[in-house]
Amino acid sequence: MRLRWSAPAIAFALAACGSDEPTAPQTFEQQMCIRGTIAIGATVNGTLGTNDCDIGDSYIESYRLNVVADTTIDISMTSGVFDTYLFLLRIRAENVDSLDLVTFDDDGGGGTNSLISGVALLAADDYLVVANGFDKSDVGAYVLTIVP
Ligand SMILES: [Ca+2]
Repeated sequence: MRLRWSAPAIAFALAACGSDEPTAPQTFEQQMCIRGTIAIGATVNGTLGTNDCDIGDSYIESYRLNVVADTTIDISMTSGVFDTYLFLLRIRAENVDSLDLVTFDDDGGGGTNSLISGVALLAADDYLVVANGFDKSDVGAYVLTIVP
């Protein structure tokens, strides 16, 4: 298991990615490839691809997780076609420099699947669930589930 997330590194990687588009600054949604929201108890069927956000050694796309009451959850990411990697970030403000790493997992779900278990969330906070592949060849269909 490796720790790859740090806000400055990601900000740099994402900025470098967009360097051939000199004028329009990207929104936070574009920078983090936010595909929507995910609710506690919900399942999302997603597809990670080479058109998603490039963080240097792999791709990401993400989902906002809104919390209405303090709670403890599990987050599962599985794929039959690639090696998954999963992050949970806290959003302090709407930019890539204001994301805190809460926790992450590579293979805790068995095989190459990811599982973050027993993470405590605070109702006052806003979170981002980041679906990631282990490296750049890790793209394809996946299933993300938030279990209360
Ligand atoms: Ca994995």
